[in-house]
Amino acid sequence: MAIKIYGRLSSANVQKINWFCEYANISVINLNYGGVHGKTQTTEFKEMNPNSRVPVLDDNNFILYESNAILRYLSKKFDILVEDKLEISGKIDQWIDWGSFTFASPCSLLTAHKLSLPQDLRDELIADKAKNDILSLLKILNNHLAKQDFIVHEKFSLADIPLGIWCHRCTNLGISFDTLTNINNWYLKLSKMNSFQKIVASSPLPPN
Ligand SMILES: N[C@@H](CCC(=O)N[C@@H](CS)C(=O)NCC(=O)O)C(=O)O
Repeated sequence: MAIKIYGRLSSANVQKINWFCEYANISVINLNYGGVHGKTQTTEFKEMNPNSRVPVLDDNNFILYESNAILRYLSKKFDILVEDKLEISGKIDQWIDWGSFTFASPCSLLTAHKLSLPQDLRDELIADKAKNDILSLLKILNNHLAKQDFIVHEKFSLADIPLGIWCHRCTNLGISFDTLTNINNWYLKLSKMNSFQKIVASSPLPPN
């Protein structure tokens, strides 16, 4: 039976799961929850995720939330992009966590103040500060990518998925990689992947 993902495809955290599933050839049914679709404050949804956030995975009645946990669960379940070497899997975890705990915060803030919030609640100063924070973090990523073609070692790994999605969001928000050559080269490689084109590049923008 196809797995179900509760979550709108405009959400970066939902796109992580859908991109992985497309890459791994796993069938997914997406149910539009969150953003303009709402329904995350209902009792039924809160029983699955009391935080009222998307994505939520329903794998034959096994319920899981937190996008990175879902990503790791599916990777192990289908044995796709699993890394056995301790040091490499440690680095993959490091960059997945950096994506969520460090990079995602200003990206989400800029998304909110440029796209998601109603016009009267958007604040240019908050948006400008978030953009500057993103640019500082992109320098860290750009320096890191001077050493290798992908986030961890020389091939595509689970760590490329969240960071690829947040960098795609940056392009949606008018941030260019023209002076960030290493990110530009890496992002170009990702954007040529069929799975990226089918899911990430064609996803609607928040809050749709
Ligand atoms: N740490 C959570 C964050 C989830 C999250 O913040 N999701 C956002 C979308 S990217 C959300 O649910 N926003 C409210 C909404 O869509 O209604 C995860 O990685 O799954």
